[in-house]
Amino acid sequence: SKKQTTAVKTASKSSARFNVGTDKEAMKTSILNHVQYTLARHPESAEPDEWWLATCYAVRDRILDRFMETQRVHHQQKVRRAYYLSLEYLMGRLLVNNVHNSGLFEPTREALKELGQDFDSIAAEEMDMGLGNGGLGRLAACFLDSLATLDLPAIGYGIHYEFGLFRQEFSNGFQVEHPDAWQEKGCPWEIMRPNFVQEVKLYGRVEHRMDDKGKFHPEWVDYSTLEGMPFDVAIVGHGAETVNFLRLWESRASQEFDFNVFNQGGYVEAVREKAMGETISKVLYPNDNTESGKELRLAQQYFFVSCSLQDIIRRFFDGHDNWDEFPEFNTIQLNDTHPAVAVPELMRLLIDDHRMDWEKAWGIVRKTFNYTNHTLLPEALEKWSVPLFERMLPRHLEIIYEINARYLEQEVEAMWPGDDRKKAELSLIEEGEPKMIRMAYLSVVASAKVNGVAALHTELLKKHLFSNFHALYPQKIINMTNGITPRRWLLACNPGLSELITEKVGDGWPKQLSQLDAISKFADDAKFQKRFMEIKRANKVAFAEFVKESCDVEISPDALFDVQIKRLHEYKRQHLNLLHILTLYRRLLNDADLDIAPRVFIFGAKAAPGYALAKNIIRAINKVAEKVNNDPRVNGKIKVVFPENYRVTMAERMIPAADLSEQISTAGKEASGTGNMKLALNGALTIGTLDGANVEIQEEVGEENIFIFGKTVEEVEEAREQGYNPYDYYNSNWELKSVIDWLQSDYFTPGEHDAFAPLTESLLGGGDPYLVLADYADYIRAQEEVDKAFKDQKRWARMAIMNTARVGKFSTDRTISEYAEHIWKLKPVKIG
Ligand code: GL9
Repeated sequence: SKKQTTAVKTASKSSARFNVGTDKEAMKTSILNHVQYTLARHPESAEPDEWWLATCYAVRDRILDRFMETQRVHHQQKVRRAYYLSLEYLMGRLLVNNVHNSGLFEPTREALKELGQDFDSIAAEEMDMGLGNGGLGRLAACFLDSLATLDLPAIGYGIHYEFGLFRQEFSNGFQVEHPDAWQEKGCPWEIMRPNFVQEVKLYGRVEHRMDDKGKFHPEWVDYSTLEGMPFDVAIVGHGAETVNFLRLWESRASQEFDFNVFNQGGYVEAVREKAMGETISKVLYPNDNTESGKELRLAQQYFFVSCSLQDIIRRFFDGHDNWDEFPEFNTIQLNDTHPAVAVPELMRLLIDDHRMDWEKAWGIVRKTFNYTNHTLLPEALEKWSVPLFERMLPRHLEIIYEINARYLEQEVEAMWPGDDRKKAELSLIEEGEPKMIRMAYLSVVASAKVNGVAALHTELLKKHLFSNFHALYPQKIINMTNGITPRRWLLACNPGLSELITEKVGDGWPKQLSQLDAISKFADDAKFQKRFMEIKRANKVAFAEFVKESCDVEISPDALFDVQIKRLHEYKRQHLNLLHILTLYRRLLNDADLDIAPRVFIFGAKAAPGYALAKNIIRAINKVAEKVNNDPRVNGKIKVVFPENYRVTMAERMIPAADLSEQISTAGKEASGTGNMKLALNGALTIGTLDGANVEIQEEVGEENIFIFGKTVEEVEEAREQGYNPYDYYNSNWELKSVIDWLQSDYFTPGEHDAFAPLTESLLGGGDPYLVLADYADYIRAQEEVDKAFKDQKRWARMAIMNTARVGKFSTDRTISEYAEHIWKLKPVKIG
């Protein structure tokens, strides 16, 4: 009725900003209400996880007011939006960041205190939202934080995995994987949206039917259908009115589900088969820098892309009525090639469902998509077998063939007339048995801009992986150096250092990270150095307590905390670090009075479950740790700790406590790295190769404040050309030979021979593909420099302060501003 509509309108008008109070009293009332009326519990008997839930709901209420207001303004003003498509979002915990970003930290903490609860222990109840593998997924999460903080209209799309990255345990040093049931305690942050369900087709075949004018139209028939149910997570900007959202799709069997495709059985069997529909979003593939090539993975990619594109189109036509305007109001970023099937999917939607002609559809596609490349490793480049694609997405295969034919005949032919070798090189289809679709090439051809993630990485893309494309499209490939959000990676995780910085430079730095430069003038100030180092020490004490509890190892906060935290991968060379540990251990056994600063080697890493060599390296580190930590001859001078289940939440404890940051990948292999930035921001010094963003970190902090070693990209290339042989190093460096032989003995695994054969074999007979032996001597030299610097605590303090002061460039606010200006052409929209 009319009356009702007016009432609704009045309500929504007054809903601008907060409907609910944001002071301590209001928070208290709200938390208590949720304990009683959402969770049905008496406050007297509520458990910590229930206080956590109630607190989240109370915070969420406040955020949702702004969420709805943001979406109302974006809709009303018909803004241009950016869409981030990613298979991974490594969000971590959300409560602490949400209260910081929304300005509710103090009232929430005070409210809980008056309710007899401690904010920190309540916040610790939250499970990590670990829907990602590592850097690529965490980058997506940092981007969402910066997009909202900069008031940019943007929506993230992803998959609502039931199980995120596996939980890691160690058993006799071996990694054991367990499912990650992250929703066990409830998910207060997400909102199910049954009104926006989407339908997705899979399998079947294509028929070309003639219409009454004699024209052929392709029709996808005999397909199965799935449903995508969206779950939204609000994304709060720091000190901003904007609240964007992340929309995650969960797969369901639809009512129309064609049971015949999977099974000809009866009713009960058919209902059991419904589970197939639910499987698609079950679990995150735990791969790091490798493609899986599995059918279920392609189904995941297509399912999420199709849901997202249909949702984007629905939103566009809620306010527009003309396809010509589509690229003007929508820009889509492909996070790696994982969502690249969006290219043929948008073509299919335009041509088959909306009856657009090819040229016009292709014009829209090429103005809409952009692609970020995150790696040069050949084993990570996605290729889908043509037969698999044909079975699952028959119409999309036709479209890819058509894109390929036109682009080869028109663009490649124009550039290299009559050159069939170039055509084969640049084809979207790799010949072979079976034929493979090159998803990276498809992404480059269909995108307006292609970017690398650090300066060096982008140059290597232009020179090697995409050199032909760089010749064909000279303006297309650009650099967008990665970053990190200073809200999570300093403000929230390191309150001690944050307070000190705020005292010196004011409270503007979390949004203007370059302001940190103002503390460089205190780098030599004895009083400032003392406070800076006291904060570091307090963080180390806290971490030592955690190590005592989780690993039952005592570590001294006065030792140098030497930290390597990242996925376990040969190219990241955790085994080079291990060789250094063994070198020190050996030297100590030979000379008990060896004059070195006490060190604690700290590792955090998960290995892909199918990556045997990575798992062998984990076992080696664990077994060496056991020996070293229990050997009285070492006299506590070195310790090795490897807490299990490294994840965002553990990184937040380790990074503020780190003295030294290990960034020791083979030059040319780490596209950027982002842990390097987090550690430097928190005052850890880097020991690293000239790889990825390390190069730019050196430019910022100055070469006197970083320990660079090892072969450069050019030297690595040269060594390979000259037929690199690890035995040349093994045979000529007596200390190196001794530690490798040691690993080959059963010293670390008494009675168990050849326990680390996969590791030692890869370094010797296996040809040492990542040049560990070639860089060993210079690494040891650089580590001796580190030892010397650490013994001079004044010098160390100065260097650490300069690191914190000089890494303002690496805020994702800077990265996202560059994407907004050079790729997305996106303008901030002020809310309220
Ligand atoms: C990665 C690169 O290896 C990193 O160097 C880079 O910093 C990030 C973000 O751009 O992307 N690419 C990639 O596949 N992973 C990366 O970390 N792997 C994982 O995310 C596990």
